[in-house]
Amino acid sequence: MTADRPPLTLHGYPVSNYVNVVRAALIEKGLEYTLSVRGAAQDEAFLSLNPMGKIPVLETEEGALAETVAILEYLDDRYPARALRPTGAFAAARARQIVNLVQVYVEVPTRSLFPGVFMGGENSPPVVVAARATLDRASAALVRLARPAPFLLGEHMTNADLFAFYSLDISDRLGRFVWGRSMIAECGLEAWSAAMRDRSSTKVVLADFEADFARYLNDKGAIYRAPDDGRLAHA
Ligand SMILES: N[C@@H](CCC(=O)N[C@@H](CS)C(=O)NCC(=O)O)C(=O)O
Repeated sequence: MTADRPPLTLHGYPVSNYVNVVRAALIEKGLEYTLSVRGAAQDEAFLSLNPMGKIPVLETEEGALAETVAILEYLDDRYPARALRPTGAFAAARARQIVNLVQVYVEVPTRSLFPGVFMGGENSPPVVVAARATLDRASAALVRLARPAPFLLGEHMTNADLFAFYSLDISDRLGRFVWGRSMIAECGLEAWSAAMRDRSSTKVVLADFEADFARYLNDKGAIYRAPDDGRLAHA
């Protein structure tokens, strides 16, 4: 580390919901960081940072870390002043339960439809049906589990809020386009989502997302249009 360079470098680009979770956590924690804007890659240099070649990667004074949840936990352990995990074993486990639920049953099925919606490819009907079934089960689970007060684990915003917000945001955009259905509304999370959207960290992260997302969709020749523009839902 040099005197003028912060010890934390986040590799990734602002279209990635995973990168955005980590970036929002860095901002919420008041940590200085450098954003190294780049995509995923399979070259030796990048694989030496993340053996999966995916983004985000966080370079720290101690080495490079990948996998969003591992990065979030490291940041909280290493920089505990502004904790983003709830205190108490049960609340911490409940936060992790929400993160896992959202990652496996919201993010992953949503991502399975990225090729046909955001990337100029196609989604086969069985893939669309399977994604919808998992999303329906996840939204029913979130209705039971997530009772924001005002945040998912109560008074304080936590990593569960950040992870859920950036995953549900992209799932909601995709779901409104594909099925004309809002994941956020179906989970009863509109007020929570609006409160999250109003945070200064979110404003920074989403401003970069919106600009890059428009460029990304254009480059990919994607069929996706923001649902408010009057286009009908596509299956
Ligand atoms: N499990 C990883 C997922 C990260 C991920 O899928 N990142 C995407 C960008 S949003 C990526 O790198 N995709 C390129 C690839 O899969 O090669 C995490 O939690 O960080």
